[in-house]
Amino acid sequence: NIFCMAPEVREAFEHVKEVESHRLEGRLDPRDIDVFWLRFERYFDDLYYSLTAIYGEREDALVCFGALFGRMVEAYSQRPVALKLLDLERQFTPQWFQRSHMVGYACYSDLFAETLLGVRDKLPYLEELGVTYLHLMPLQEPRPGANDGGYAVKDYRKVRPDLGTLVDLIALADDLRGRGISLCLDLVLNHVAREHAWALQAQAGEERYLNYFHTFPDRLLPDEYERTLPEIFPEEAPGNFTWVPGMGGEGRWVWTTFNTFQWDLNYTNPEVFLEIVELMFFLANLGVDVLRLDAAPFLWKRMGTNCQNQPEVFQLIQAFRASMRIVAPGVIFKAEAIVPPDALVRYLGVKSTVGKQCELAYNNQRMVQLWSALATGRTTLFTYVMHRSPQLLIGCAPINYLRNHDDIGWAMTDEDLQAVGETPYLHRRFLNDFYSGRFAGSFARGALFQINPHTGDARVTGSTASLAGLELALEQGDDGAIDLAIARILLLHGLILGAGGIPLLHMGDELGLLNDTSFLEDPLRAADSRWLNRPRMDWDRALRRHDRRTVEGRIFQGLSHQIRTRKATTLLHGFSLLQPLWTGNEHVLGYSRKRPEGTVLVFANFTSGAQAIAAEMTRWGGLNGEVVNLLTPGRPVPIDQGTLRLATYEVMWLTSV
Ligand code: OTU
Repeated sequence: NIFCMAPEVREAFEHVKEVESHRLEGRLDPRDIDVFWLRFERYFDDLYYSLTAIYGEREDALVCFGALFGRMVEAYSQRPVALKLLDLERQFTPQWFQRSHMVGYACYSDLFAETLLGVRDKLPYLEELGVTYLHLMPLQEPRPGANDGGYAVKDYRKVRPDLGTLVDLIALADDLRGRGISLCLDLVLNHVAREHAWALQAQAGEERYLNYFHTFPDRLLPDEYERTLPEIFPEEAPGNFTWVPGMGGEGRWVWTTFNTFQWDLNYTNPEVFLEIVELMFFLANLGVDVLRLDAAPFLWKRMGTNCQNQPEVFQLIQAFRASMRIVAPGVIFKAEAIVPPDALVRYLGVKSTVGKQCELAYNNQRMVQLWSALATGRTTLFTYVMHRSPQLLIGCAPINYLRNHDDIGWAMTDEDLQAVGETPYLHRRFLNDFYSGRFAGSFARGALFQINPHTGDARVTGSTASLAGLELALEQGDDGAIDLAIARILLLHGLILGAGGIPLLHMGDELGLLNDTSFLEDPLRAADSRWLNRPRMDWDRALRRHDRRTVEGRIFQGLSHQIRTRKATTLLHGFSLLQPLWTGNEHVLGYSRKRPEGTVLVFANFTSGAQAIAAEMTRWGGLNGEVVNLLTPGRPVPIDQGTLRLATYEVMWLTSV
């Protein structure tokens, strides 16, 4: 009895062990069986509590549990030896994903290198940049026609034929592992394409598969739910339900949060849980290191709510995670939950559930605040929300990013905006106007996404470079404006690379790729302006990356320098407390990150002019003795007569020697 369990849980554990032991005998060697039971015992209560909370009342609860056990044994016995070794290694180094050498890169395989084999050929390019974490956008077989950038999956066990085969994917995963690059893949677990086998069988009226989805014979319940449900894609897919004629007789309304062709799964049905956990095992055994749980907040529906972040979502994640810890403990979860900070931290675990939820989550908050501060030149709101945001717990990390394949939604609460003297509506309106280039004097070239006529809300799309002013500057042929745009790009990157967690670059940002408007000519994509920031890799421009006289060279080399600097310090490694600072100058952001071996103090000037703060700020930020800027080694920090000076859009990573 090495692990504490409440008596009734221990009893359940002993019972399972007694009745299920035979399933392992003869299939695995005795040492592997021991390891299995050890992990099973360790994670048993996580499984027990979560599954009984969700499915405990059902008559078939025990049958379901038995089925889960069977799938775990099956997957464990098929786990390749190399991956079992990795599992062991990562159990020794539980903070493996928080090392400061971790630098992420997200891309579409086809847009980056045509095929999975092509991606393998381009790995030296990623290594040159210092990438150690590669997120390949959905690559499983999608439905034909519009497929939401691959997020409408028809077959989770097949690779998109134009990208290659499952064999290619395994080879790529092996290759990445050999180079020390972790592979992240999406698991689209909130919905499937309406062409997925489960959905087809439901459409054919098969009872078993009807229960895989939320369907309704009339508008009674859908209307009731709609009262409190937001719309995710109000322009192309208004509402949350889709009428499917002929389904189960006359026809039925199906729950479709996103597009009409993406059918939400019904997790009140334990068979759905079992299907998805099996897919997790499948991906894990291919050699995937990180599973991105797409649209995690939406997994559970509850009348009278917005049907996001419901308590059962966290029970489900806990059960998924415990199952994975038993079968493939080297694999971690990344929550894709674009939700307010108080809700977000729950995906990483809060005090009583730390270590039971995801290890990683997108830090949407930082992304939004970076763009907001860049447009206004002011950092008060950023500092205020940093102060208000809950601290993360040991064992989990944010993914810090500037842009991804989605839009930027201005997720800021009215309360926070009012607290710093902003009018919520006007501030969001300003950001939309600014980044869509409508605001007089704006340097940005983006587009609006999903304008909601009822609420007036809208989000923004565009590439980092275009939003930061490079597109306009190049068009005007204005060298001064080009310099400023590059300085903004490096400032923003300096604030995701000069932070804890995992910085995640979006393909093309390392070269300053601009908006790609070619989607407008493709009828399947034209209505979705998120394609603006899903450009094809420009390998001709990449050739200029070593030439510092070119825009590409200046950005690539600037980023490479930040990346190398990050990797060379242990101060950005692992877990630490983040302490925001009021710098006394509203244009200069400040925060520190303390570790036992020292402190990194970051200052960032969000304006195109020089700025000054009191040199004393370095002491308040926790630095003593001589101060150095890790980004400009060998050069003295510009402190003069009690004042620290920051150049145009400068970011400093200070520490003491
Ligand atoms: C995700 O995004 C994906 O990133 C999108 O590319 C998909 O279209 C979508 O899921 C459906 O699969 O609303 O605007 O809180 O914000 O799941 C993008 C999470 C989205 C949601 C997120 C969703």
